[in-house]
Parts: sequence; structure tokens; C-alpha cells
Amino acid sequence: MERKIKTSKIKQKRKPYILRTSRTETKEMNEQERIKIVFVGAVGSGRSTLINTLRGLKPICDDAAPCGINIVTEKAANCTFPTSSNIILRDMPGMNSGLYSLEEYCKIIEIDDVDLVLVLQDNVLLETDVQITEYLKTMNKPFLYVKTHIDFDVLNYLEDEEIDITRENLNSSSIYVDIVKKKIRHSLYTDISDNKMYETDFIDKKHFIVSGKIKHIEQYDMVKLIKAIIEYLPIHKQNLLLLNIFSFNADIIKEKIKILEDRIKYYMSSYMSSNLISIPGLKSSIDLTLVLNFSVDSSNYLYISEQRLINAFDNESIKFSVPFLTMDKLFTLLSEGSKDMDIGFEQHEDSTLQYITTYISCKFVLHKLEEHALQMIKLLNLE
Ligand SMILES: Nc1nc2c(ncn2[C@@H]2O[C@H](COP(=O)(O)OP(=O)(O)OP(=O)(O)O)[C@@H](O)[C@H]2O)c(=O)[nH]1
Ligand SMILES: [Mg+2]
Repeated sequence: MERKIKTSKIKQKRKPYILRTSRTETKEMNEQERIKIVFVGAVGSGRSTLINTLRGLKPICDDAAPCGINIVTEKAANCTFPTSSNIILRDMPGMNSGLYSLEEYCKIIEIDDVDLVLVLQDNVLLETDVQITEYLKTMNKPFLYVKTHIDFDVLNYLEDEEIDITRENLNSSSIYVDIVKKKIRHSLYTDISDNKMYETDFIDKKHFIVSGKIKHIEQYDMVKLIKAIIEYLPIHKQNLLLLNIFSFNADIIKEKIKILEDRIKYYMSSYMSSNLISIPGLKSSIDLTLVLNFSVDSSNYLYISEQRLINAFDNESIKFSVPFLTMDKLFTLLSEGSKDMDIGFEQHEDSTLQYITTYISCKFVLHKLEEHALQMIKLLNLE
């Protein structure tokens, strides 16, 4: 089979290519993976806000779950990720809203296919929190406790104690944050110490103190919470969440790159069974589809739009000079990459050489992704 591939042609034809075999396989692979995380808690405990933050959305964004004062969420709603409808964050009404009895409330959780439940509190442990915990225990479903509004708690503490420190000078590593966190943990410990429902290491491993606001995503226990959410999922679902979660820091981007690298191996092995073409010097066969699929995945998962950056960092001074990775950019990179290595897409009609080119280009894209991640780290001062 002769393959003469021009990058300009690839651009025009990219959809049909993407729909070919390994894309379909990946789609099937993903369809089997479905994640459902449910957010329960009292009215105003910050469920909808946290659901938006995990998806990289501010409350004003189009797909954001509505948030605000008073009772906002009156009916359970499934929120999905911008890049995957297979991940459901179920936004529940407030348990103490008076709209549902405990029995009705448990029913609308739709517990059967739930992977994890987050019980949110903005204040002390409430009776409804305990009741729902009992229910989750009987249903054998894993759950985590999340105390929100820590940012407010700290400000209140400073005001009460007349400690003169401005909001701007207060960061999450401040000793005052530690003091307030200790107080919160102490009161929770007192609340649950007599209750056999909670394991002894509950507070260390399953209790997180955060601000659900997107601008605080890297502060307090939020990174720990995200890690715990991922760890509590069945292993085969962890990558799905990791790939789709908002790329808010360098570690997440690096993890995503690692998963995408594994995915390349997956594509390669799926090709070996169906379409084995031996390549001198390489152990596996490879196809252009692989590169295109990989490009699509990469741009889906690593692409960070200007809007998302603005949402996340609230920082007008960020100049968007970073070469954001878009599909077009990736195709340009592919052709540039092969030019640098003196093997042009256009130059070789021999299929073996074409496959090698593809492989090298694939590597090149990976390299570029890493560069992209580093640039982001620098720009956002994440180091
Ligand atoms: N400062 C601060 N505000 C928060 C935090 N989490 C939520 N909020 C605010 O608290 C209010 C209630 O948040 P929601 O996310 O709507 O709470 P909810 O649990 O979904 O509330 P209902 O759906 O009304 O029961 C909103 O004004 C949020 O902006 C937080 O951690 N810190
Ligand atoms: Mg809500």
C-alpha cells in the first residue's frame, strides 16, 4: 500500500483519519469506564462550587452548576466534564433544605453505580451529615468529608483575635491557617470520637479542609483532596479522571503526559494484532492514525484555553503568549518536527519509512508537550 502523506492533506482529512480503527478502540475503551461521584451536604455547603472548580469552571461559565446564596440546587443534576461525558459529578440538593425526607434524599442519590461520595460541610458536623454517613456505610460506598469555606474561617479568626494581617498577605501556609485547621479538626474529633461509624484514621485520611473557590485550587487541602478522590476510584477509572481534571498545576500536567505516553503504547499494541508491519530498528508497528489519535487526545486533555486560565488565576497580568496547543498547532508541529529531523512527510513514498517518520513525529509531539508544560510552569510561577 502506497502512502504519500502531505501535511496539508492531513489537515483537510483529519476527521476521517481520527475515526479509523484505534480511535474507535479507544472510544470503546473509554465507554466502559464511567465515573460517578456524588456531592452531598447541607444547604450552602459549597457542593456546586466545588463541582465547578474540579471541572475548571467559574460559576459564570456556561456549563457551570448554578451557585449562590439561599437554596440554589433544588433537584439533583449530573454535571459532566467539558472533555468527557463519562465522568459524572452529581450535584445534590441540600440535605437540610426541607425539600426531601432522608429516605427520598437517599433514593435520588441513585447509589447503585456510585464510585465515591463527597460529604461537604461549611460548618460543624450536622445530624444530616451523620445520617447520610450511616446510609453510605450500609450501602458499602466509599466517602470523604470535605470542610469548605476555610478562607472565610481564617479571616474571621484573624478579625476575632484582632490580628492585623491583610488578605493579600495571607497564604495557605500561614501559621494562622494551621491554627484554624487544628481547631476544625479538634471539633470534628470530638464530634465523631464516640461514633463507631468512623475509622480511627478517618480525620487523617478522609477529612479535607478546603476553599472550593477556583482561585484557591492550589491552596489548603485541595491538592490532597484531588489525590484522594483519584485514589478512591477503582484503578481502571483513575486515568480517566486524571486526564480530564482541570490542568491547574505542573504535577497534573506531568501526570497527564505520562498517561498519554502509555496510551501511545496501547495504540501501538492494538496495531500489532491487526496490522503488523515490521519496522527496522523498532519493536512495534505504527500508523499515522496513532499520531492523529494521540494529537486529538493531547489537545483535548492538555489544551488550556485563555478563558480557563483567566478563570483559574483571576490574573489580568498573565500575557497569553504561550503557544497553546491546539489541533492546528499540533499538525504544524508534526510537519516541523519531521523537517528538523530531515525526514519530510512529503519526501518518502516508501511505507516503512513513512511509519518511521510517524514514530519520530510522535516522539517529537511528546517532546513538545513536555516543553509546553515547562513553559506553563514558568509562566505561572509554579516551580
Ligand atoms: N469563600 C468561600 N465561599 C464559598 C466556598 N464554597 C462555596 N462558597 C460560596 O458559598 C455560596 C454557596 O455555594 P454553593 O456552591 O452554591 O453551595 P451549595 O452547597 O451548592 O448550595 P445549595 O445548592 O444552595 O444548597 C456561594 O456563594 C459560593 O460562592 C468556599 O470554600 N469559600
Ligand atoms: Mg448547589
